[in-house]
Amino acid sequence: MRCDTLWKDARVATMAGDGMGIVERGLVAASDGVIVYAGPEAEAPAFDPADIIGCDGRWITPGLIDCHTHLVHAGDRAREFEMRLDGASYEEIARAGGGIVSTMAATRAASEDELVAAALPRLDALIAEGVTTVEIKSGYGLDTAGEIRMLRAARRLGDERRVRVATTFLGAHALPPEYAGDADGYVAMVADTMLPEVARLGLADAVDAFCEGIGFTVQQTARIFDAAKHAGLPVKLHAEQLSNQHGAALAAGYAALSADHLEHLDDAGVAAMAGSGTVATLLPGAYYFMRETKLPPIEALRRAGVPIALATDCNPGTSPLTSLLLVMNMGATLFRLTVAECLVGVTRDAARALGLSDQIGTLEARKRCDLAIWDIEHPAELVYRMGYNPLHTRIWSGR
Ligand code: DI6
Ligand code: FE
Repeated sequence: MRCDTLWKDARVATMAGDGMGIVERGLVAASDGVIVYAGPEAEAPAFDPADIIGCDGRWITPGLIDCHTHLVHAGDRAREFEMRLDGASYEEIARAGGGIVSTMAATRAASEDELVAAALPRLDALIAEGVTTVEIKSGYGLDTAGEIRMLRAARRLGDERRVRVATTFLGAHALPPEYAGDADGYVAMVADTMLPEVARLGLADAVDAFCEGIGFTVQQTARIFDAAKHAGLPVKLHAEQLSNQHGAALAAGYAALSADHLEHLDDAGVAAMAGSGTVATLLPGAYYFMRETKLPPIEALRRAGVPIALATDCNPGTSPLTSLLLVMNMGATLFRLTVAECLVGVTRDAARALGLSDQIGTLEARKRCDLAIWDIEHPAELVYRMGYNPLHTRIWSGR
């Protein structure tokens, strides 16, 4: 069988099927950046590859997928962090004109080149841990030009590095000061002007909103989702992060790719998500950094069979985090996810949360050959350590 590169003498976690798809004596074969075989050596067809790479028993997993980030932004919020250490709350800071709106001001003042330059070190930190696909949201421009500039910067990051970038339009992230007191007016502008323009330019792969007391109501979110549907774009939602607005049920009703955060999700919300195909994307970095104490309803999600993804939520306000390995550790320690759930959450189910299950997330024939090769003895080590990176090699699209 034809293949140009073969990785052999490996242990493989294909992440295909239900669990981790563990293969003790495995190999991966690829042709033109696409997997032609991944599985047991004993069952592999005969290959005559140009390139044979011996893995000395190292573990191969799918390249990791960070399915929720705000990687593109200017400035930082270290000063607000200090204010929160002194007792100010995130909502108080946001209502006083800090928070998302302060990052908006810095981002509006930055050129596209500056946004790319600011984001690259964050992207490189993710890549250094085996990330091969990253989702990047807009949402700090909050005007048409600013949102478009952010999305162009996000797309450019995918040209600057060997990584796949999925972009998400998050125009309804916060109310810009020009629209103070007129949230409906802003939402109408996003739905009628900004979103169609972003879609026309092909800059977004999905549409997101922040459904929250300090964000937008369920009705306003529905308005955005209708516009997304009209533009042919899938939706996802920041839901139930700080309070229960019943956003996850709305998202599930729109067959959203994912509902994200979910700390305040109740039983009715879980029931609405069950069977909808909408992934629960959990963001333990934000939970940790906000010193949240209300856990997302993990056991109820599990029992309802809702797929669970994990992501960094990398953003300057609530999760200045660029380690998907640490996210897995937090998922296990804070949310009591199993090792398998953590690994599935940054591979198979993260792909699902991006609508990319047909291309990435597992090691199976016809998927992209995105691999992470690890210097470990057991997959649990990827979840167990904190601040240690056992990545040996990262392969993107076969190279
Ligand atoms: N929820 C979050 O955690 C981030 N956005 C959102 O809707 C926070 C973004 C920020 O504070 O800059
Ligand atoms: Fe977020």
